[in-house]
Amino acid sequence: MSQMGQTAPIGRLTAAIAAGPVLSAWSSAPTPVTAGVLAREAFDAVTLDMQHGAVDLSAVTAAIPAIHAAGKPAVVRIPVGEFQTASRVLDLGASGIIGPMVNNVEDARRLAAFTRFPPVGERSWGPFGALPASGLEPGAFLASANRMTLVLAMIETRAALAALDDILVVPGIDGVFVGPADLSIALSDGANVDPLRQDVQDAVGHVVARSRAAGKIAGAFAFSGGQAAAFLKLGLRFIAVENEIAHLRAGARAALAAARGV
Ligand code: 3PY
Ligand code: MG
Repeated sequence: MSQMGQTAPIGRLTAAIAAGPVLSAWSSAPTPVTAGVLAREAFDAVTLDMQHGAVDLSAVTAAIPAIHAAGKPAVVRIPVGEFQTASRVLDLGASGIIGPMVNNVEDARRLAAFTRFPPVGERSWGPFGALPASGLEPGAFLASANRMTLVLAMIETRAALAALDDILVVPGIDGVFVGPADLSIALSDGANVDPLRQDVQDAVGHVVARSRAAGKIAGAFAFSGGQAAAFLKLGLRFIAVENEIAHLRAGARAALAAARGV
């Protein structure tokens, strides 16, 4: 039996997060070129965004090999409530799933059911991209798939905050991932969107403390490198650092400012 599953990119996410915090790139564009470029930077993983990004199943199919070619694991944020999409992208070779708007225990249970093989969940067999990517035989893949897969439930509403402790203990859920933008809208009752607001930072601190108490992972989306640094200090272990649109705009503005001498 090949031991490649331990060292292939598909197996590196849960190994990396066991060793220390993971900084992930975030890609919203439906092109493997962008995902591959990000994977070759010093990120630990690349997350593909099917919720708000233009990434569909075909784009995920093309992007995962490009990410793996750079030796990195791929994570996918699925659309809201589309738990079967989690199974499909795991079949394509994703190593991690982020489920948005997980607002109660039932959402968390469904997320776990579609991402874990029995006895933890009800994931159906068919890892047509993941199996070759792992280098494992089917039996060995089945035995290691649950261990190689990271599953994070997004906390980004008042309901999710209220259900946090119960979500954290759902079997098959490795931890939670805070969406600071949606949380800022929820906590202000729709008055504004400001992921850097103090009440949002306080909520992130609360999520880290509760996750630690439950022995689970806390993660979050960082809207700037500085916010990512603060999250690292707070003890978050899966941090997405901006997205490629933000990188592109910042790079374009810096280049134009240099060109015009301003
Ligand atoms: C949020 O901040 O709400 C997110 O979902 C981050 O992507
Ligand atoms: Mg959100």
